[in-house]
Amino acid sequence: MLLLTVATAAAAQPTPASLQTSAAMELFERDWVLMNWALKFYDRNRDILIEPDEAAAAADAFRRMADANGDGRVTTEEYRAARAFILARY
Ligand SMILES: [Ca+2]
Ligand SMILES: [Ca+2]
Repeated sequence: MLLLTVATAAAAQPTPASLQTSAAMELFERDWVLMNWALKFYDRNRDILIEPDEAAAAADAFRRMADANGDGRVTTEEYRAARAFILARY
């Protein structure tokens, strides 16, 4: 699962901001559940688009939500659980 690898890599090690942002954009572009959630809570200018800065904030929030054991990484299992939680709740 490519997007998870990208998200995990971004969480695991410090990367340039631009790389983190593109990884964040990719996370939402590839998963409509996360995209809808991000649009609902992080589309600050209400243009129904997730721009890089909005994606970065949303990805940060998602990572904090998904990382159940607080080790700074989002595993496949944690990702699935967080996605299911978002799908059920929002
Ligand atoms: Ca926007
Ligand atoms: Ca974790």
